[in-house]
Amino acid sequence: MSRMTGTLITVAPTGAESSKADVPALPVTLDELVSTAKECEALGASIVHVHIRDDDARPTLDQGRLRATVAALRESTGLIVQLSSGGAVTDPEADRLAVLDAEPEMASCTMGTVNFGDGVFLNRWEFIVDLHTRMQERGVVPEYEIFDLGQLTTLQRLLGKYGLPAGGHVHVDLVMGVPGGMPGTAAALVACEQVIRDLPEGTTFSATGIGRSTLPVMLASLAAGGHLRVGMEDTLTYGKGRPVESNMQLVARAVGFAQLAQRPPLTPAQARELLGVAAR
Ligand code: KMH
Ligand code: ZN
Repeated sequence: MSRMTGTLITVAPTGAESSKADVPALPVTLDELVSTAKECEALGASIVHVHIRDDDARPTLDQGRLRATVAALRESTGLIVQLSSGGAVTDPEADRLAVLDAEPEMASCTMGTVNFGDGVFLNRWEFIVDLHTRMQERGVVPEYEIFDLGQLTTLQRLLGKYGLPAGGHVHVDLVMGVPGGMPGTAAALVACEQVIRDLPEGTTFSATGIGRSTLPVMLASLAAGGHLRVGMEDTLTYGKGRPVESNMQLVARAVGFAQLAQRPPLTPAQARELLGVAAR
């Protein structure tokens, strides 16, 4: 298995769930996002998973802003720009599909509906098929988001019926510890890894643990040959009683663990090669 390479580190700096009022360190403007992305790249991140905000710092899928964000991140960083097609739980399907019109290199693609705290993150089968096939047509490389074990089986069904994604490589991200999804534990990660073995040869995975599950998930993923996603979308507390100061703090910790595991961070160029994303 070719998974024991260096470590792909994704930073998810903003998300759609936290408010700037509650979390002042959250990057919400384009300037804040770009400077965060640059600093995280310098530390060892190779992908940025992007949710954007409007002038009132509320989540938006505004097409003009998405395009400007992709352009600014490409101009200022070498990171792979991955737009969220998940948005916020309130976003309509049409707006989520239209994210692809902003021409990102990668986009997220969630493999099923999941309770999401008090909300429902709706991902019907027909919507999943639409997203997957549009990404194939446009050459956008998906990151398949997995919130529960059975969603890996949905991915297997999707690939069996509709074929491999753009670039030919399958990469999944285990989003663990969402209230309503699978727990953020080593046992759950290992269970997922067993199912990932049934996906196409060479499939890679990263993992992130929401809230306090960030550390067990990070350590388990490194041990199991997986990659890492960290950031303020998922984690707002660094340690007991210590709010996260910045996304850089989380990326630096992930880089430290990856180096300890003797799986140093992949550069963006190496990440592109691994994931089948076109070189710049
Ligand atoms: N904000 C969540 C409802 C994704 O980016 O694709 C969905 C999410 C997944 O964050
Ligand atoms: Zn997201």
